[in-house]
Amino acid sequence: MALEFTKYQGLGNDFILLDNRQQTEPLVTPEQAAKLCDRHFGIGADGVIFALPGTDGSDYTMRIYNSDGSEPEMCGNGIRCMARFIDQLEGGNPVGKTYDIHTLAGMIRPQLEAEEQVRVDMGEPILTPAEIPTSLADDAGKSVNQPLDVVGKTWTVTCVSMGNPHCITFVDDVAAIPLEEIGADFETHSAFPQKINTEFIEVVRPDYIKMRVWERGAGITLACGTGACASVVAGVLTGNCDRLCTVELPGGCLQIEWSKADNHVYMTGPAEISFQGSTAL
Ligand code: ZDP
Repeated sequence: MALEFTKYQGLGNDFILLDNRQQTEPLVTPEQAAKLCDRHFGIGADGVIFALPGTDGSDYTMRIYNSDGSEPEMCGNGIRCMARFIDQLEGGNPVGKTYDIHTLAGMIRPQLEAEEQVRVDMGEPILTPAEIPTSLADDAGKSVNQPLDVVGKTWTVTCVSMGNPHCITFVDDVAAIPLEEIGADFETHSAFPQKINTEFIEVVRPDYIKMRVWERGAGITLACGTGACASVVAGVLTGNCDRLCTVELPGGCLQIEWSKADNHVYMTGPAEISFQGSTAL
């Protein structure tokens, strides 16, 4: 079977987008998705995203498989790519157009902006340890500035879910973190029953932070949208960041705002098409 696909990337976090509007089940299996994501034996991507029909009154449903075939609840860079992809499928919409997209993390609302930017209402962060989920909690039931032993070292971490789970560590020099050596040990630590996405943050200024990420199911990537949102929330909770903050990732910058007014996190960043093609399944 020939499979038509479109490649998009947001800050170098790259995805295979599939027009899945004709059926409610994903067009490919997790195993096929992992093969498509392989950079030597397939198309190459950090994940496969399915643009499915809407659910519960939403315009569309988004599902995503990571490059190892696992299924996360949400994907921040991916939903910006999905908004641009839908715009392309619908034949082009004006700046300001919003979509209600159902995800496993609830309703997420991207809005088309000028110059290939997309602003996304990412909803409210989840801070309850049992719901993140993590066993790391203090007596007050908060998962803020908690000690975590990984690879023979005690780190001070803060955990936040944006629908998917994140563990954030503030460090002096993010470039000095040996991410390829320690990332998997965070990901599979017993404190995280659903595994974890891991972000290391260097605070340049309260309104500008640098981030490196090890993603659950994908390893080191150039950017992680949900991770940038979770990191600013963690930064506010620990007194490291302003509510309006630029996050510099290896692939570029995202603007994040944790709104005091409605408790929602808003993420603004680019999403661009790279190429289209078809492949045999
Ligand atoms: O939670 C997970 O398993 C992540 N690997 C999902 C992908 C997150 C993503 N990088 C993002 O931008 O939020 C796509």
